[in-house]
Amino acid sequence: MQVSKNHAFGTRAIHAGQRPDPTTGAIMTPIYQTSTYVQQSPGKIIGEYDYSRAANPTRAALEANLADLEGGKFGLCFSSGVAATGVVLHLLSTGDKVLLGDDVYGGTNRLFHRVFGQLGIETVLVDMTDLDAVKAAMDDKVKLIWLETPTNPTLKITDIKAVAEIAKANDVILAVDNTFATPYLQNPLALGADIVCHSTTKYIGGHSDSIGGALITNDPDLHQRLKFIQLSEGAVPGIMECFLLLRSTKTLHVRMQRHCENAMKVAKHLEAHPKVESVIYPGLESHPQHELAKAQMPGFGGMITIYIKGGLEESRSMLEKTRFFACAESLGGVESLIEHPAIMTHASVPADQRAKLGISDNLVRLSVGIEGVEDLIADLDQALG
Ligand code: P1T
Repeated sequence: MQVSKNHAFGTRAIHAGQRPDPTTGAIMTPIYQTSTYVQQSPGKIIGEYDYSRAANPTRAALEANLADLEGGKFGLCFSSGVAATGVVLHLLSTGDKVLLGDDVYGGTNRLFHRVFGQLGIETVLVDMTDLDAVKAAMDDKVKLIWLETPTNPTLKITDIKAVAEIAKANDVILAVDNTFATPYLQNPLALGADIVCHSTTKYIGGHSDSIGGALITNDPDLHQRLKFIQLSEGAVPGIMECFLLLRSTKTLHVRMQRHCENAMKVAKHLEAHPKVESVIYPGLESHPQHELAKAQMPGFGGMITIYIKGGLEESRSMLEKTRFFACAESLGGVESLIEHPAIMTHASVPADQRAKLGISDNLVRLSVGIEGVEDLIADLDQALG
């Protein structure tokens, strides 16, 4: 079934980029588990494909599906979220500068500073919620702005449209990592971003069973440049991963609705909990950018960050005691996870920067899954003691 922009998100999630297999009628896109394709004579290919690093039909269906969900024309998939991020950084040259949101996934921070820094690409950290700071950081060398919203782990919300205007005025590429919001809650391209990045490992995959990344754009030139790097570097996903992701996107809207509902209930409960100092959740009125979050997103996602009363000992005790909330890195799966960013996901962020961002010993991050919310709340209550 052909879908268009006018169809609902859920319809596009299930059908975009996909059609029944023309030879068998199989409703699911087949797993084209092949590395290469037979040619009729040298250079005369039978269909559209010659080698699976360049392109593969299962991957092509996924790339089209994700592009559609983000309201983009072009999608590219990668072996991980950081592989996708690295491909964007390869658009730059030695001497170029990047403005990076100050609160991003620790692995993103490490890639920008420690891998691309060695190649002479300078990264300047900027609080993207402070538009004056973004403007002030701009100079002729800046070629890329990279931000997350909500951020990982302190869930700051950035006005994508406002940053996109600054980027356009300065002829700078704006890339938005939309992993936390997902295309169900936010479409950065529609707000003026040039590139959207995803760790498909998280909500898009949704079942904690695959690692992957994606880039989506509307700009044909940018797409060709990214595709050339994808082909040349080769960090493409396996075909089975692509199949799993195609299976997952079909339920993204349903899962996200439940993640949002559960997270709101958990956040409200924790806000009133005597053992909790404060709760960061964009859906709470107490969140500093709650109004912006309401304007930019129809729901607030499944991630909650809390400061518990006490320090490392109390955090450790909580993380050892939860049962449904598994102590693990990652997020966005159907099962709830709990983690300690200072020790786990953001350990590679220098300690002084962590302190500046408030990633302290009593900060705990929750990825609220889609289990029965009453069980999740009871689990947190017993763990907080
Ligand atoms: O793990 P990978 O698929 O390579 O994705 C990297 C990545 C990119 N962007 C964001 C916003 C992310 O959160 C991540 C990975 N994050 C975790 C593993 C985590 O627990 O925060």
